[in-house]
Amino acid sequence: MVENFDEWFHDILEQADITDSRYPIKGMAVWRPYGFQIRKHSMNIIKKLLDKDHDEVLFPMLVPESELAKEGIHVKGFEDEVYWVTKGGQRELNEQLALRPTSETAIYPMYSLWIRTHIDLPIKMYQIVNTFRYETKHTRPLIRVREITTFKEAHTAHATKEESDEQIEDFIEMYKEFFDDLGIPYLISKRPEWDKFPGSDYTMAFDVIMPNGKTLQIGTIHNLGQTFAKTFDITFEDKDGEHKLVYQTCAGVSDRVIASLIGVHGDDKGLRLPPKVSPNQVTIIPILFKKGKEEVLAKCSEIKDTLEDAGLRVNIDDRDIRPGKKFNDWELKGTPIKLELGPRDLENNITIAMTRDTEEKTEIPLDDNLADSIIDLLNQSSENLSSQAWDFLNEHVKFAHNLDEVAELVESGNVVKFYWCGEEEVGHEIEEKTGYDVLGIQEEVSEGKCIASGKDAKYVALIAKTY
Ligand code: 5CA
Repeated sequence: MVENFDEWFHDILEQADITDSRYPIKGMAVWRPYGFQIRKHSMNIIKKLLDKDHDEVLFPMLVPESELAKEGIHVKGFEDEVYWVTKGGQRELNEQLALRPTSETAIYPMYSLWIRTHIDLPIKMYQIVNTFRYETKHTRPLIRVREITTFKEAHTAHATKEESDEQIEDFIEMYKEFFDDLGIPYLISKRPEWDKFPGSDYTMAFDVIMPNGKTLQIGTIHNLGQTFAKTFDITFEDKDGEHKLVYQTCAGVSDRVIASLIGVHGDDKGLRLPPKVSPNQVTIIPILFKKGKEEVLAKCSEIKDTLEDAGLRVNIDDRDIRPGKKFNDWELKGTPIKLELGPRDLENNITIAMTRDTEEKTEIPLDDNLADSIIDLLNQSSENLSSQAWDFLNEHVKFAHNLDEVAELVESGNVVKFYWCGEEEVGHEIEEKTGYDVLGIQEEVSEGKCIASGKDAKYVALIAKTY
């Protein structure tokens, strides 16, 4: 799987009924029912976090060219990626309309209307929508798509710079909590100047290391300063009666959350889903013989009811096929616990639980503690998947003292830390010489020499092969 991760990933999406890429537009795929549920449960987690202090909204998908073009740096960043609607029926439109590549230029003209005084601030809104980017790099399902179907974007506006800086910290904490819930490990860095979000002051990014050693950017948080406020005239009357520009931030995650979930936890047998987002947390597999069939099925239903009453998502696989095939199917689909129940188990009043993460079998009495025992196993499974994933990430971050070492370490599947003087030309030189991407700055330092210029280092930065 590690050697052929891209192939594994591509195949598992189809085999486990996540998405179907045979849709006849490149970079666009269909969410199938099983995948859709994983997506739904994942988005519910982030919605819950956002709902604490954000309002959910829904903006139109089309943006007039005049608005999109207003913020020069922003539009430059996206101009090669925008899809345009130019006709309504047979008629050319007076003004062409962009399919949002992201929604700053849709949302901020409205912020300009809504924000009047300091009482209206802060504003914190989010939406989960589809966005469109005509990506020119190699497209890959969920990882680099042209219709980003699951774009969670949050947009905030504040009266002071301090508040907007605090908001960046809040988003970082929120994303940590989100990814922790999914057991997805991450590296947080400040993107270099040349890779920040178009129009932002700076960008903080979350990256995960996929099994093949390539990193995937799974979330970004941007401090927009007052750039968009100036462009879209977003001002407020402050307590002192003065009219001031707001400070803004925005933060986004996408379908890549699901890609990383699949990538970091999966194994040769298929998906291993964290219980929180698995469509079924428990799959009951009846072992049926002619004799006693009805009794076994009745008991399975009873177990299902008991577990559902305890708040779990449970299904019974009563398809008329060999039990072995059922086990394989649910292994592939990554259901956290399979419960096996046959006539002999019924006689002994037990069921056999098989956990997907450890592949261990546990005998569980069918008594009043059944739900508690299962919940314990599910919690262990969450923790185990998370700690395995974090171990993998930690084992694959190495420190290099020179450019040769960088190459050696990246080629053997690692993300590499190095000392950097912080100068942009030197950063470009490092990228050109190695062929890898500088992810960003992890911390400031007052020791060490830059790996390329030999000057005093300012930062420990990260470099990697990236998706
Ligand atoms: N407006 C800001 C914050 S919402 C924004 O658009 N930021 S972004 O460009 O960095 O995108 C947010 C996140 O979407 C990225 O961190 C990345 O994880 C994801 N993303 C970007 N492009 C794609 C793509 N083509 N396919 C899948 N995910 C993508």
